[in-house]
Amino acid sequence: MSSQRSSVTVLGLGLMGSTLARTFLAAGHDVTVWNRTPGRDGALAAAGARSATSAPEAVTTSPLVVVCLLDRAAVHAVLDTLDGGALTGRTVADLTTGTPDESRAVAERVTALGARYLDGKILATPSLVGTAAATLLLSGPEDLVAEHGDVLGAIGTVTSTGDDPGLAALHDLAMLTVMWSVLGGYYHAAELLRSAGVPAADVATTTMQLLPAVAGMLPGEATAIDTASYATDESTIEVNAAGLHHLTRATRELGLRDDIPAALRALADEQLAAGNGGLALASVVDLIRKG
Ligand code: FVH
Repeated sequence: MSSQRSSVTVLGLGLMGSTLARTFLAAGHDVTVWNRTPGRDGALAAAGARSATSAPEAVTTSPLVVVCLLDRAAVHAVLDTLDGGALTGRTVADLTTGTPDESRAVAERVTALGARYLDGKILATPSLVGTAAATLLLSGPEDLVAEHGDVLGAIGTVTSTGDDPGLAALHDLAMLTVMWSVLGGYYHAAELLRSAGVPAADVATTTMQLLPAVAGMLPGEATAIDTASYATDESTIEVNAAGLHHLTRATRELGLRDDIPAALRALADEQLAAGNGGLALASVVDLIRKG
């Protein structure tokens, strides 16, 4: 339970929004909830949340308004209903996923409506919210992070990404890239091995054994990128490109799609064609950077 009891409003009671409201209630806060489609607040009201019938009514009860909607179009649709001064003097923490520029646009709009703004991104699925595995990235003024960090910290460990309201989204998307790449690699591996009758559960076990070794490679990769030194005595572009070709050829021979490994193979091939076959695989960042 958090040290001080506060009032917090949650706009949006989807899978994540309702989890957030439950988490704030469990932390001992007074929680007001609103959702566009009525009827999603039953369990929360039974657990002690106050149900509001409109977004303007919901925001008037709390200094902190947490927004968690499908996308930024939904956020703007709700902000359209809040232009009568309802947000004046409050803090809006929008935890909706989106791009950095979308976050900056919401920040501008919220500020114009008289409120202060925090952009938040939850690095967790609903079942992990409130556990040690959850991180909440927050961008916005330091004093505002400090003011609301205690309440928002019920979601997960708060990590401040700085003043620029777009930075939490950028960090979020960066980590989603890693997550989706790992999951994508696992899905590909599962389909390769399914062709030999290996259940996905066994592939998961082997993958989990491999991941710590991959994680251990990251500091070395980081040094290569940060210093732009791509000399290697471990594994060259040439070797990796050959491996990626073996992988995609074997994939097609099994009648499967090769989209996931083909993306990295294309970058390795481009480095090879540019005469950079002797460099480390990390040198593909130069191609990513070119855009
Ligand atoms: N669920 C997850 O694992 C991820 C984890 C990381 C962060 N995301 C982001 O959280 C946002 C909400 O995700 P969600 O899982 O709660 O999504 P849904 O269950 O689909 O609920 C969507 C809510 O948005 C409301 N909504 C949609 N359009 C509008 C609109 N035009 N005006 C007002 N509200 C709108 C919807 O309301 P309703 O359909 O029930 O009326 C839900 O409350 C999202 O950005 C994730 O990327 C979750």
